[in-house]
Amino acid sequence: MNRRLYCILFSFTGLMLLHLPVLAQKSNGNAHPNIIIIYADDLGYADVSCYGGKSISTPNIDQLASRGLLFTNAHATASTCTPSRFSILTGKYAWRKEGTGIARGNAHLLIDTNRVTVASMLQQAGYYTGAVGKWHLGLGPLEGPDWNGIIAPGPNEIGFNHYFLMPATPDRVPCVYVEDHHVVNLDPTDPITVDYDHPVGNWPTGKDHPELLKMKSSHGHDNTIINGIGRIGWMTGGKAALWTDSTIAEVMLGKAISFIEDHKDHPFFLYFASHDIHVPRVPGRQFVGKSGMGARGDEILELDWEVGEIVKTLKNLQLLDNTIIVFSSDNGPVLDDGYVDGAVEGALHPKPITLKGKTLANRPAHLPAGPYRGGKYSIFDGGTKVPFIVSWPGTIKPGKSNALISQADLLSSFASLTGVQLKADDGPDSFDMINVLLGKTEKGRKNLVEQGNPLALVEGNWKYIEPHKGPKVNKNVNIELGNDLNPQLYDLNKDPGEKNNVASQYPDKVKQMANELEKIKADGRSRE
Ligand code: NG6
Ligand code: CA
Repeated sequence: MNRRLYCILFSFTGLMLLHLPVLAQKSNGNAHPNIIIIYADDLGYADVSCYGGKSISTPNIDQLASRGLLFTNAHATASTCTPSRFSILTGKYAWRKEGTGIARGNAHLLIDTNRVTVASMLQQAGYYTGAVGKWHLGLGPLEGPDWNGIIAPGPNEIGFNHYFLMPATPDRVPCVYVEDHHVVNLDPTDPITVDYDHPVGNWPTGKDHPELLKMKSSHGHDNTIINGIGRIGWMTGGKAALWTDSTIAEVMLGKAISFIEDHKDHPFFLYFASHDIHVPRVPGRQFVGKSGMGARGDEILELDWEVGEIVKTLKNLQLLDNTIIVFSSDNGPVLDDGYVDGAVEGALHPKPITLKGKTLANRPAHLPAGPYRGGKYSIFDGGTKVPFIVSWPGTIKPGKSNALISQADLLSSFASLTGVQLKADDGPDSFDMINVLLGKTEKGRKNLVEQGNPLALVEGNWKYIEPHKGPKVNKNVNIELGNDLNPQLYDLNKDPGEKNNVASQYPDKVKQMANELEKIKADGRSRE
């Protein structure tokens, strides 16, 4: 191509790109507010005060709810992290894709680069997109990430313009941050090696040197010791890049705030996945001991602070009325998830605390899943029924919604809001619930599938759990998993705590729901 023509074309395209957000804002009646998803980790239904937690006070999350819509029947798609995160970004049930269970810290990128995500769809609508916090969806090619080189494919290849993340979880190596294809602060003379099958290097492990641990493990977590904490997986090298556990929230929040400030003049999408309140729970200094419920309660306060700071930033930039905030959690609660951190004792017997000058003593035991049975890992509702708050001041009328909704619905709903046309195969389990999210109707989904070990179908007041082999209880974490060789049927209206299995009384209902679940599996999609 002639050089001049190339230059003209290039500048024209550049100008178009520069103006994309502005054009998008003006397009035919669609709205392009900023969108922030604040995704907590392992936060249960009643772990916040606006959802009935009586022994915890989360004023910032409560305020978000009082300014927006509090959903009482919203679900993560699974009761563990990786599958729920897969679904919230892709609008596809994770059980449709093999290998999307709890991922190792060196797993390859689990979302195909040709799959539409909330981020890539919003890019198409002219948004600048960012991911900050906990990833846990794998990085790199099939053989796994090259920690010492360019880490790709990853979030940049599935729709995020920018990211700053921990690769997996706080308890999995490598304990380093990754930003746009690179480990942050990596000293090339001290390369990182990570392995999940065999020990590597000579750093001490929790198994061989329990005396070096400043936080003991209660189960697992006995591989390489990093910062005095035994982790899952072995690593060596990358010393200068290691994170400090007590400042993860501060670092991540700082990145989230910079992202908002840097992109305040364009529509932006921020996926802010806090590592709170996942184990190991090492809250920032200002929160230690403040909840009277041990490190788990203290991290809930830290999470609440993060929410408050994000809202404060938006307010200061006068963006609050032009920003949708979705606050939710990736799965239900767990107390002892592998470390001796006082969570069980703290929930059972909350210590007196002083709040606004008043001493609160004799606080009731904290029930993190509220009235629901089970928790993290479980197919009972405690596993997937989570807080879900949507705020957009001035547009969403504050209140409560009892609509049945899934986190997988965000893709279709935001596509509908911003005027992006999804193709038939995009977000195969994502329903357009934009009018539900905006509080215009309470007519939610007809049904949804929950994922624990077995799958369950929720439809109206009925919940059917398919027969599944496996232990009834995960004894390590003391949570009922809901495995049963017989079908289970619960009437959620009469029995929200799923105590009475009425399958034998309603064989036709069981049959109909089992068939329906099989059809949803076989069809490869559930969205019409
Ligand atoms: C489990 C870990 C648990 C947690 C979980 C993933 C052990 C004994 N337990 O295997 O501590 O890391 O995986 O949590 O290793 S999730 O929220 O990311 O799904
Ligand atoms: Ca989780």
